[in-house]
Amino acid sequence: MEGGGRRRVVVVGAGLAGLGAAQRLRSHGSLRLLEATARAGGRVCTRPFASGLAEMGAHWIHGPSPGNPVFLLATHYGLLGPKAAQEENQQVEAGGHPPLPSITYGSSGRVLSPQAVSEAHVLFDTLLASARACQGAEEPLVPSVGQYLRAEITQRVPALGGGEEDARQLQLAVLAACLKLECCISGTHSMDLVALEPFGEYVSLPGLDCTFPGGYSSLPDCMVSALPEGTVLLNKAVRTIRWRGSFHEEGDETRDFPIQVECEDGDTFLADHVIITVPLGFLKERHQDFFQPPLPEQKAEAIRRLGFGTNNKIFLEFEQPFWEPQQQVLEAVWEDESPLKEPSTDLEANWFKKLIGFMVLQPPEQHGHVLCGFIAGKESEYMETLSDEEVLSTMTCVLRTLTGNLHLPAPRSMLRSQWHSAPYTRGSYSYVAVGSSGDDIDVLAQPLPEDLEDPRPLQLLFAGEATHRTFYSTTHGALLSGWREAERLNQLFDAPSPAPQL
Ligand code: 6YU
Repeated sequence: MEGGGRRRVVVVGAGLAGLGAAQRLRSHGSLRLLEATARAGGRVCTRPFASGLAEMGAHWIHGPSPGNPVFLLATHYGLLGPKAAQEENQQVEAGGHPPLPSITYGSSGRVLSPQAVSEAHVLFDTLLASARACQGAEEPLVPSVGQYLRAEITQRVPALGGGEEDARQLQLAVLAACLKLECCISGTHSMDLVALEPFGEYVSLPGLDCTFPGGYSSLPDCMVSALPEGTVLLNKAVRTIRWRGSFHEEGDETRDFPIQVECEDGDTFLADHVIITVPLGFLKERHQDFFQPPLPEQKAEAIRRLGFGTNNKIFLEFEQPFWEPQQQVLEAVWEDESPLKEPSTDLEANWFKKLIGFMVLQPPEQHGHVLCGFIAGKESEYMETLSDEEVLSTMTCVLRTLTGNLHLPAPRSMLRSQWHSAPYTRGSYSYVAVGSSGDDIDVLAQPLPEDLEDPRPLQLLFAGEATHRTFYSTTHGALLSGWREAERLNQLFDAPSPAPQL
């Protein structure tokens, strides 16, 4: 075997997984990081909007504390504000849901009773915690988180009849809104698609979620700058990865490479190892022709079984705020809805009802008066097909309905993400779907050929958020997965060469 010094490594994808891998690889002969789009960062993407910045993808460091590598790296580069550095913030156990001052609007145009809303939230959080506790159950009663929650809600919110029926309907409507929020968090169309038994495997780190004052993209920007110039090649979409082959540079028959990476522009790169960090959404659509020969059936099955859904954001800029200065979240509740009723499938008529409400971007001196709405699932994918004008006018109608103010001025401008239409992403992030398990995540992460006794081991290595068993769907999961695969190669390079066979 060749020593590490002459190995050629190609990394596909310049998100946090790919950049993390490039950052950690030691003693490689040459390293190229090929990125399909015109920028590094992938699902970390900050854009200018209004008088500030808009995060089109990742927004928070979930659980900024010493166990979070994104937090550590961002601190190392000096990218976080003073609050994030406070030790007491790093110890808060927020369970992924930092409590923010909020107001809840109902579809009848009134502000809903904070007490009734809070009671329903507390019930939902209790049920969610008990869903997580189903982890390890030999035979969960139902396959999905959604079915589990509905069964519990049926029992705990019984039909009462008479005057109390209005209070019950309000509680059900708020629970329906909680389910939509959970769809955004899990990046899925419906919690009926999310597997119950592995749900508790996802780990929330301690720490009060924080943001990047200069934008999340400042992190990948720093990571790119720290790599040798020319390592990252932008606008270099990979079309096919031919592996288990025997390829030679033109005019040099002495050096034999097992892999040829062919790009859409016709360029080719020969390599000993390729770290693939493309999103699971891309793999789902393209894995059959992306790899030649195709991936082994077990890996292809894991790609098919694991879930990858859509969560989008809609940013609205207003001339003047219609909310109070202390309010940070405006929650939307459609008062006739219930988790116990079938949701509407008429996307054209009802897509906007999947919106969970809005977060106020803070501070207004930096951002202007900007709301950020979240919407998941098929309704979110439908929203992507509409024009900017259609989305803006629908959002104006929604806000007029919720506030009961038919003269509420329309937003001055609008910006939304479209992750499902993005050809090199095809959605937002992964979840463990009904029919799959954490084992599928591990199968997806397995390198090929895995056997180190193979004459040419570790040709294909797999990183990316969907390959991290406990931190999938996050930036820290992505970064750790890149480091993991770099370390795997480092160990191979450092290992003594096997004695020549006599
Ligand atoms: C987080 C958060 N967050 C909101 C939204 C989104 C995501 N996440 P990348 O895609 O980055 O890189 C791959 C690259 O490959 C890319 O550049 C491609 O162009 C390229 N590529 C593809 N094909 C190629 C080809 N053929 N050739 C060459 N290149 C190619 N995470 O920590 N905090 O607030 C959010 C959020 C709208 C879309 C998020 C958040 C997810 C992260 O953004 C994401 O995981 C990583 O950036 C992925 O990095 P990567 O390198 O793997 O891929 C119980 C339980 C519940 C579980 N969920 C709970 C957690 C909730 C997650 N939170 C989400 C919330 C928001 C708002």
